[in-house]
Amino acid sequence: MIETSRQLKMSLSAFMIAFGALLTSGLVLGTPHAWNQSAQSTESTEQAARMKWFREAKFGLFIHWGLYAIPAGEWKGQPIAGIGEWIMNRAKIPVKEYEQLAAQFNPVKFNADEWVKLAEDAGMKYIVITSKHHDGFAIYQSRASKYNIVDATPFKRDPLKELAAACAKRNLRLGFYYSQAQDWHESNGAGNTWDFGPDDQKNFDQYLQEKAEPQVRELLANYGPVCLIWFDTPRMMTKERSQRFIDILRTLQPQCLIDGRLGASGDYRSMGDNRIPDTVINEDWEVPATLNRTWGYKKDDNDWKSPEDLTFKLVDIISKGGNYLLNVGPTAEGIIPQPSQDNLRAVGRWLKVNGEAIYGARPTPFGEELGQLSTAETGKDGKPLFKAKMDWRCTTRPGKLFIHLFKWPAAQFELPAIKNKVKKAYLLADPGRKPLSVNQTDSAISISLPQQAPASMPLVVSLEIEGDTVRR
Ligand code: JFZ
Repeated sequence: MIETSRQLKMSLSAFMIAFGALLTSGLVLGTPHAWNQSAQSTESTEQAARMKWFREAKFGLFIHWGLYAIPAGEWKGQPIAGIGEWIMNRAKIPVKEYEQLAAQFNPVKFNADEWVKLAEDAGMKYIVITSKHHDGFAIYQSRASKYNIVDATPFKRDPLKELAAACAKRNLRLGFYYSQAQDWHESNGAGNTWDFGPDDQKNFDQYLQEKAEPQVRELLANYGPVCLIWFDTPRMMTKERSQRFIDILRTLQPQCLIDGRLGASGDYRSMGDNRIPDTVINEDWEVPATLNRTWGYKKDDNDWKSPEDLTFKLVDIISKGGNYLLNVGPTAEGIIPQPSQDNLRAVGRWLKVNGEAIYGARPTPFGEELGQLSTAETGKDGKPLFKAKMDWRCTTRPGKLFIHLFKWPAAQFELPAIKNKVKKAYLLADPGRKPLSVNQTDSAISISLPQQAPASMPLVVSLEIEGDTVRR
């Protein structure tokens, strides 16, 4: 259980104390710290500066919102299988029919500040929203194409303008998903073979030059600082074509990051959707992930991941060196589904107490806690299966180790040996920071814990150690 009312009260006071301590130690402001040694040494100072916020932020909100929220997974009375935002493709809906959805799109309940407040409550530090998905419809005012929310709908407002203002007010960063290659609305865009025939017979560069490139310029010119552009599904994206986007970004907003799905290497790696790697990856990376199964809203998808599961995934990802970009799919009215809100806020309550172990935190120096390759079982690819362990995870900061306990170890917790001397141990959830007794030998560190499992898991043990990096 993540939340009980007792936990909530404890969370608040612990948060205030923890936050005060963070501020005075300078951690919240993010004093530069060693990145992974190998990458750091070859990384330019320019690249390090660009990546700085991303390495601190760790947790972001993904928003998939567009015309597909209207059918919400159903076309002409038939449920359409697959992810909601793919409905035009899955049901092979002709452009002439699909584009009529625009006349119905009137999300009068959209409130940018409520969305940004949700991200803030969840403990997220950045927001990435679909400015244009594969269906080709822009949810912002575009001069490059009339197929946009201001010119083609009764709503007429520009949600990205409103979100940019709300993010600025609440100090969150804003980035834009942009489907650079697939555009099912355009005869020369990739992907729509049912209206326009095979992709290899299209004038793809004409589409890029007349729509995608101008629209990316608009996004970078009209909405203030953009923290990243999240390109996707790089069909037909040669190095030359990708380079044109890189040039646009580096000219208009040199600090703006490029994700891993442009078609040329970006500023960080994007993992497969919902795919958390088995072990530590010493690079900048991010996992895009869903709260249920779909990205765009689908009325019959109620397969919600629990707050406990989400918290485990968050900690798991941070302990392996990545960022977690977690998605919501608002309805056609502009409402984020209530279970999404509830589950995200539950994670946020845990983060208020334990955020020091997440924001800007570095991956585990251990690794044995993550699991190991099976000696007996193989996966579909014939390779040995990785058997994950889920009892504990570790994240670090200079001079600190954080042990996230997912399984209560009954009185004693044994940590693999490190050479640094452990100076002090306490629970992040304990506002009094009562020292836990620690017995450190050459072969292990054992930490005494209360007999009784706590009401909220994972509990985080903070260890203050001598020296900035963990030596094993
Ligand atoms: C893409 C989109 O097609 C989808 O609609 C959604 O926006 C998602 C975030 O991204 O889908 C992908 C792209 C890449 C992988 C999986 C799904 N991948 O690399 O595993």
